[in-house]
Amino acid sequence: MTAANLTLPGTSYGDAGATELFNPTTGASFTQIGAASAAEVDAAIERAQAAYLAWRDVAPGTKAALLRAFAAQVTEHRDELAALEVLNSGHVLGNALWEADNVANVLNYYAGAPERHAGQQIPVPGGVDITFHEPLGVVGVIVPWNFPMPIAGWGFAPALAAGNAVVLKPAEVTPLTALRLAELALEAGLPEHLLQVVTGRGSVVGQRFVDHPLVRKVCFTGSTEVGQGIMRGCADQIKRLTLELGGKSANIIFDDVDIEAAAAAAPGAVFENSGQDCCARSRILVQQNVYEKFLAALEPAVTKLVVGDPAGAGTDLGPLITARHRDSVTQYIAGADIAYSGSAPGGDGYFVAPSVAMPRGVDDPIWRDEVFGPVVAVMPFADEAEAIRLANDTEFGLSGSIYTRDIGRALRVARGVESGNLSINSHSSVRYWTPFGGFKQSGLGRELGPDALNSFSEVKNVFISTEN
Ligand code: TAP
Repeated sequence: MTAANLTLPGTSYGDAGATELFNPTTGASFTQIGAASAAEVDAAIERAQAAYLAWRDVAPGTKAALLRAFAAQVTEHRDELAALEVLNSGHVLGNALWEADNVANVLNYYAGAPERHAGQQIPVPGGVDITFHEPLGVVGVIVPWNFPMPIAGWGFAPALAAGNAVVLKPAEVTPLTALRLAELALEAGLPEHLLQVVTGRGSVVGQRFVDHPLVRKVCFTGSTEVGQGIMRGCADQIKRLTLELGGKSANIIFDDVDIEAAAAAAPGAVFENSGQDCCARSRILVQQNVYEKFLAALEPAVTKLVVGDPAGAGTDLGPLITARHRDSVTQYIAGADIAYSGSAPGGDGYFVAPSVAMPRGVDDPIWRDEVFGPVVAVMPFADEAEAIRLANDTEFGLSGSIYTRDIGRALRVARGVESGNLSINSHSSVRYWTPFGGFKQSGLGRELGPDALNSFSEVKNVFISTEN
């Protein structure tokens, strides 16, 4: 399926104007999407509350069957969803297909929950004590532009499985797949208004999720700065909150590994999605005695990357999301000492060549800031203690990798690095059946895995007297 034969999903919102969407591959505007006003957001939240009251009482087996039907619809439309993401976000086609499949997988995983999210029976004198997992009500999910499909699914699938209704705000620039997913939910038979996508500005739509008392939880992924504001806003109502924020993760490479193999794997850990990934290992720490060897082996692995049309076979990296974001990334690169770069097409698309930077010290912005683009900074370290100290010298703590053949050292370093998701001798970070989230200013709470359901429900304790 190509952009030419795609039917674009629309929205009924528009009292606050419209947002023009640009194809990041060409820089050309291709459609407009309506922006909701605060009154339209409030009306959606009220419809969601009514849907929640009905959904709460739907039999667990029926809820499970509907979530599985939704997953099946997503799978059936994976090519269409992926084509929308290539058009709207510039994602490489293979990645976009994985992202659509991830939504289906997450839905199927949490479709197992309604019949299994059991409480406890706790021994007490004089009666019986039991606990229930009660849904929260309406959950507001706020999604960034970097992974529009997976991050939406990580919020709505467990929220719906736990018995809640969802209002979802996609990033203003990448609403298309979220809108299509909401249509597919309806086609699968999910009740009307149970999953609503509300398009528009963060300062209007997202802010109403924070302020409206019927929204009982906000699930936010995005920048640390906006996350801080949302946390402050939620405090007024002690509103439940999950935050997935930025990262500046380290890839730590010790001298006892196959250096060529570690260098060949490193670009995939940072340049995936053109570096627009909160888990990107954008700092590489290499043991001093293999530092030069690593840098030499990294160069061909970076320069061979193909940057170009995301729909094309053999493309490794697509464009960045907007002209503004491209300009921010290129400014960082211009201000850094660059060892070597790959190549990127010219023209009007938002392409940036992948680059390897030599930080001038630990205060160099290229070492410290989340650039969110295809650039990685490499620094040497002397020993295990210094590697841990440098890895932890950041306000973030989301992800990271440790390469060593020494199992004791691997575990010591993994325990020492302040980060929520670490891989040893690999770069994997996110599996939908394991917990995902950040330490320090990378976030609050955990998504995915078996425990996510608990963050979309409250525990209620009930004592039944047997004495009366
Ligand atoms: P944000 O501005 O944080 O946007 C994320 C989401 O929050 C979007 O849906 C946005 O809506 C919404 N939002 C903005 N202001 C809001 C407010 N006052 N109340 C409620 N919601 C609000 O991130 P961004 O502009 O997409 O990216 C900026 C930087 O954040 C990136 O360069 C990167 O460093 C970081 N980032 C991190 C992640 C992850 S996964 N951790 C993802 C994306 C970006 P609008 O789209 O309408 O603004």
